[in-house]
Amino acid sequence: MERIARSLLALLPLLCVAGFAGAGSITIGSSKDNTLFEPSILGERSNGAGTAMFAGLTATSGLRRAVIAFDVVTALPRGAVVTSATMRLVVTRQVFLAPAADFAVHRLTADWGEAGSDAGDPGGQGAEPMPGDATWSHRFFDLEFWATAGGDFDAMPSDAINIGTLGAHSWGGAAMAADVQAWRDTPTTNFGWIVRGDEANGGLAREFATRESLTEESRPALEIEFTPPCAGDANRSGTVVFEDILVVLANFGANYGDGWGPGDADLNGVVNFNDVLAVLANFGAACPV
Ligand SMILES: [Ca+2]
Ligand SMILES: [Ca+2]
Repeated sequence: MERIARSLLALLPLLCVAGFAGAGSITIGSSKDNTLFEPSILGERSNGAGTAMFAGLTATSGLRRAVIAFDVVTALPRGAVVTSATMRLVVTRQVFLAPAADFAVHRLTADWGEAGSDAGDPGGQGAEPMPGDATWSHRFFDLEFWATAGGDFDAMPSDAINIGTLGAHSWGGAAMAADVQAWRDTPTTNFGWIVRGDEANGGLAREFATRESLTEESRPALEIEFTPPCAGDANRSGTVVFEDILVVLANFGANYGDGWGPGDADLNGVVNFNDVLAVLANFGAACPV
């Protein structure tokens, strides 16, 4: 195999796979956001099209959890290596002199909807759900349910921060970057995050601006820093070496759809003989990861 590889190296000048140069950074708005309202005498509630979302335990109206997702597939090139992800939300309302409270974000493990329900301003009680809205019980009202009422998500938070003031607050760190990486590489798993406040002490809930906020600079934002994809690096190790050919062969026939996976050296979503050629065309290249 190595001898074949070396002889194919002679073809190098004929092969050229386009790559990206330099590190990248992009900031995107949320693609959907909504609130799960713990059911009350009003029944199931939602606020898909409202200008606010809520998280935490209210003084008298039960629990709220905000859900939010970002279209990272459109924002990032296939094969990009995510080095940092920071989500910024703006707190627009809290109880007067409310103590600071922790707000955690967890990776959601099931899809959910944002439809036309709109509770107006302030909207803290939610509105009647419209077909397709997420509620406390439904992923999509009124036919599809969460496995666990209140949302299906990883028990381990990806990040948690303490919030005491109105204005912008940001979550980040390695686990959030890993979430975004996984969503870019396997787009079918991108259901976003759920925001949970202090769920034991009432009156610490916060209101956050949604993507429907009339104040554009208050809308949710996700800043992603990434290393652009590097053609030939079939195992994303940082260098294009003989081992990359073995990785192509080990994953021969794989189809990653819109995503990326090991062996896809030419970054087109499938692993076939062209990926061997891509390794050879970029043999010896250093790819920052
Ligand atoms: Ca929304
Ligand atoms: Ca390929």
